[in-house]
Amino acid sequence: MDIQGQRGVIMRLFLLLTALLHGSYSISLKGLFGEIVSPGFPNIYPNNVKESWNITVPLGHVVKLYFTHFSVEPSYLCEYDYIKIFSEGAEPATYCGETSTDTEEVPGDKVTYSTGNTMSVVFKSDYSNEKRFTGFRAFYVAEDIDECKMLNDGEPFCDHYCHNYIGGFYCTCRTGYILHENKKTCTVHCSGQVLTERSGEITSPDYPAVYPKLCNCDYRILVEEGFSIILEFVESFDVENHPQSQCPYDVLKIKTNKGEHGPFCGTKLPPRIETGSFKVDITFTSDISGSNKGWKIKYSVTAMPCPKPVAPPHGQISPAQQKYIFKDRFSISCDTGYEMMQGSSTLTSFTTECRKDGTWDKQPPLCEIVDCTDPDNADNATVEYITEVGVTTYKSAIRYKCEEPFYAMKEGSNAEYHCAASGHWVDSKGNRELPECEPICGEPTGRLTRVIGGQKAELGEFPWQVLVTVDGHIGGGSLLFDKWILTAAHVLSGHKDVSAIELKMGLIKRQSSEYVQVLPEKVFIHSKYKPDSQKSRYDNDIALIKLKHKVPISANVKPICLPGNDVRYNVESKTLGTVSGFGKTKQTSLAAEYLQFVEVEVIDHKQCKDVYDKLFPGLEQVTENMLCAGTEEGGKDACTGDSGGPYVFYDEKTHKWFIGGIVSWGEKCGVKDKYGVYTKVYNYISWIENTISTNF
Ligand code: 4AZ
Repeated sequence: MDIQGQRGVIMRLFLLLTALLHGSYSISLKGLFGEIVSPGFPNIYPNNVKESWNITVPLGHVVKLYFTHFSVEPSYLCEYDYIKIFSEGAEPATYCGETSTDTEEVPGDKVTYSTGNTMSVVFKSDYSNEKRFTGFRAFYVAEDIDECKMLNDGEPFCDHYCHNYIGGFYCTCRTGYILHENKKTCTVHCSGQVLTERSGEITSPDYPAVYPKLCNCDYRILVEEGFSIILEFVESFDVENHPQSQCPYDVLKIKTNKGEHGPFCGTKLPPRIETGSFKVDITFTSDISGSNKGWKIKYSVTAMPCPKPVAPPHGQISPAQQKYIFKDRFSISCDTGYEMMQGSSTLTSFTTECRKDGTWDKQPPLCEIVDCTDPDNADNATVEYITEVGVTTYKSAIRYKCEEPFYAMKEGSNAEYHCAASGHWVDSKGNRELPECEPICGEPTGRLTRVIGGQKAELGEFPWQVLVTVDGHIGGGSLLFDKWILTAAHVLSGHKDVSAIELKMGLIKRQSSEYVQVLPEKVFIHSKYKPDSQKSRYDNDIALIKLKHKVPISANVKPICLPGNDVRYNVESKTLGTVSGFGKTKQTSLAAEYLQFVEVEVIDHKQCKDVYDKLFPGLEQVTENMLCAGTEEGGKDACTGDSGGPYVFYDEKTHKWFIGGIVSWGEKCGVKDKYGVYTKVYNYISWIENTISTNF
């Protein structure tokens, strides 16, 4: 015996001694079988003993205990002497009495089994024995447990197949299943499945049969970008549920890049899900218990919808659809008077397309009210707002007002404009042309006094009078509108070069230093003016000078009116008119110091023609383009230096002065029966109008 063995024996003897002194001891028994007997057996057992045996058999076995001899003092409920059997905390049996007396508590041929692989047997005797009792003899054996026939918490040990062997059992699963690492549950492999078709079905494993336990399934539906997956739960839905808690056992979850759906459990079919995603992950987990039938999902795809567009204020979307999917387009148009703005730039049109990822390829623009901005300035006009002052947006209205008192709106010109949807100010006819403010013509400042004989004019009395100087020679002219001067062609002595021409207005003193200088830009001499003609050197003696700038109209500078085609402007003989100029006041004198005027009447054309035909036979004829004016008695006439100047008539109808003639020629000045000859303006209205309009 080795030292270890010696120590073990000593130790056991020590324990036995201690137990005997106290009347109790305990014995451990291991192995597949054994025998236990009461102290002193087969002799009577002593009083006051307590002995216990702890039997342990290998795992996977139970202890089977049976008695072959039994003689223990009987008592009510075995309160004196007894044998008690314990197993796994339970107390399956208490015995006392004698086999021959056949009481309830005697084990007889009863067999006691342990619950687990251990059993404790306790024998106790009290202080006395009425009779001689010889105790007991019992045997124990390890007996195999058939787990396959047993239930564990009401459930079989194995999910599918159970195989018992001595000392244990093992489980196997039906084909297609795998044994979970707990070695009992049959589960399935259901992870990593990817479905790429545009439609299909997914079910819980074994559907419609009960789904396996401890599943950890995941499925992915992955279709082309641009499609949106729709999930529909069909037939039946049965996933283990809990009335209070949200899917604590088994759970179905659906996840997309747009969010999560679920968890789903219970027996109610979940609603149809339009995922809005081309990728869907479905996970399904089950716990270790339950028998539910699972679920079935049918999936399909629709093209990915783009967010429903919202029309900007004052804009419309077309086409308007309930849903816009991949490749669908929409356009935005703005209400009339609104323009499309993207940031600070204006768009003429806007169309956007739904991309495959369900987003629009462009940001929608805004519709902003059209702004015509500040209206352009019209010459000699001011602007007045009809609608809100300073507001220049769509439908705003303005009115141009010609500067008073010298300008008036040209006939046919519109004063009122509104901001059109085009972003321009337009008149009632939709025209963009600015209104024209014309100088008021033929209105002298103060009354044009009617006096007989040459008279000095007042300032403003002949505001249209122009003093023309060409190469040191003086002549006259008349202002038409505010950019043209009408004169006689011969005054310009064929000068087309404007640098030789000096023009002064607004003066009555010829040499005054205060005047309005107007600058000539271009000369237009009538094309039929033939100064070399022997027959009639003064036929078509008419010219226009275009000014460089508009003349500012004032009290002393105003235009004469140009007659229209109405016959009333074709002045008859005896009509009184006024001629004005800085020319000689007498045949012999020099040019006048002050502007002079004289009232002369139109002379019968034939009478005048006869005079000059006699005077210059075959030469210097008075043509139909001329009119003669003077008086029977003579003395009142235009003279050298007045040429080109105006001979004006007062029109009773319009109360304005009109130009009727241009001082042209005559035999001397103021001689009786020799009349002043004038270019007949009435014959040149079209020429004047055309020249002006084509040289604007
Ligand atoms: C001239 O030499 C002139 N009495 C103008 C008018 C008349 C005569 C001559 C008419 O400019």
